[in-house]
Amino acid sequence: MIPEKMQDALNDQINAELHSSYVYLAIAAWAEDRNLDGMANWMKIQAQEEMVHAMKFWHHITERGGRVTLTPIKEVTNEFESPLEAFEAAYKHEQYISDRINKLQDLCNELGDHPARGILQWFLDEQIEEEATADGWVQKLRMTKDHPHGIFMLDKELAARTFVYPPTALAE
Ligand code: OFO
Repeated sequence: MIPEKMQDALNDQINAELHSSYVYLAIAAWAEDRNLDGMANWMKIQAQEEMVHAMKFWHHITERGGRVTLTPIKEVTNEFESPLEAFEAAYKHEQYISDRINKLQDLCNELGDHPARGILQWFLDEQIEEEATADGWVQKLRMTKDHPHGIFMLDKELAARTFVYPPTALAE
């Protein structure tokens, strides 16, 4: 049985993951409106990954006899000055999520909730990748100095992303 404190914290994290999905969808909509279809594609795929993250926590709670409860998703930013600003926002958001996962790990230690260790380790590893990826795009976009040709080239690269998720993504 999952400790109530952990169940509540993971329900909050489900909300945060769904909010993450919403954050990326808002950027996708902004990009699509500017004909940055590659960037919109990348952001939509990221939004799908965030849904998988939410469901991974969902699965963990129910497998341990807990109950999932959903709460309202807070507002997201819909306006950005540039693709760079949008990716900077994404990077900052991932740092915020990493901080949340670190705190969940602290709670796991405090409660001695050993069954939660596996899933939290998966997310700690995932956050290293998510931060590195977002930061990578920030660095590349900085190099373009907002030059349209550079942005066009990067947009083509962003278009190549496909939604591939390991079949084990929902497993613990
Ligand atoms: Fe972007 O990793 Fe989940 O939230």
